[in-house]
Amino acid sequence: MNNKTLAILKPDCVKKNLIGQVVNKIQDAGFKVNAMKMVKLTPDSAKGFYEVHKERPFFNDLIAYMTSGPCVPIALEKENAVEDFRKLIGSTDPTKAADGTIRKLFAESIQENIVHGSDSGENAAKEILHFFSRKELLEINGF
Ligand code: FUP
Repeated sequence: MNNKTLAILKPDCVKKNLIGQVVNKIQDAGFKVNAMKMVKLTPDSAKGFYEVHKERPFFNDLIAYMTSGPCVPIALEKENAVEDFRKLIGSTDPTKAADGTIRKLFAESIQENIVHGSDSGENAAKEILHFFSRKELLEINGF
């Protein structure tokens, strides 16, 4: 699957009232929204989502941050979605992100970096289904 990705507008994005501005950038870049909701992650859900990082030193801080307030997962569709979305958001560390990217424009730090984007088509499919049921996904090809 190379035409779907999962974005999460993270708690810092929601707290800074930037949902609209970030969604605008995403849509201006040609992504279609298949599904979107606001949720407050539980610790178990956040740990499941970031399972791959569970041995990393920043894991506990990451879980505390991701459960600190509501976030907005968005299932997105576009040709070459994973790669194009990662280009649009920029490097994990906003000080290293390219000019014009969402993280360069809005993010404070590696942890509070405004937005998540899936890193592969396989992970995108898993991550989308972490947040959305099949019937919530309005473009269901590939699911
Ligand atoms: P990304 O794919 O750009 O979201 O980044 P990673 O998958 O490498 O990391 C996932 C999240 O872990 C980041 F968004 C923020 C957090 N993180 C840290 O807090 N510190 C680090 O050194 C690396 C990542």
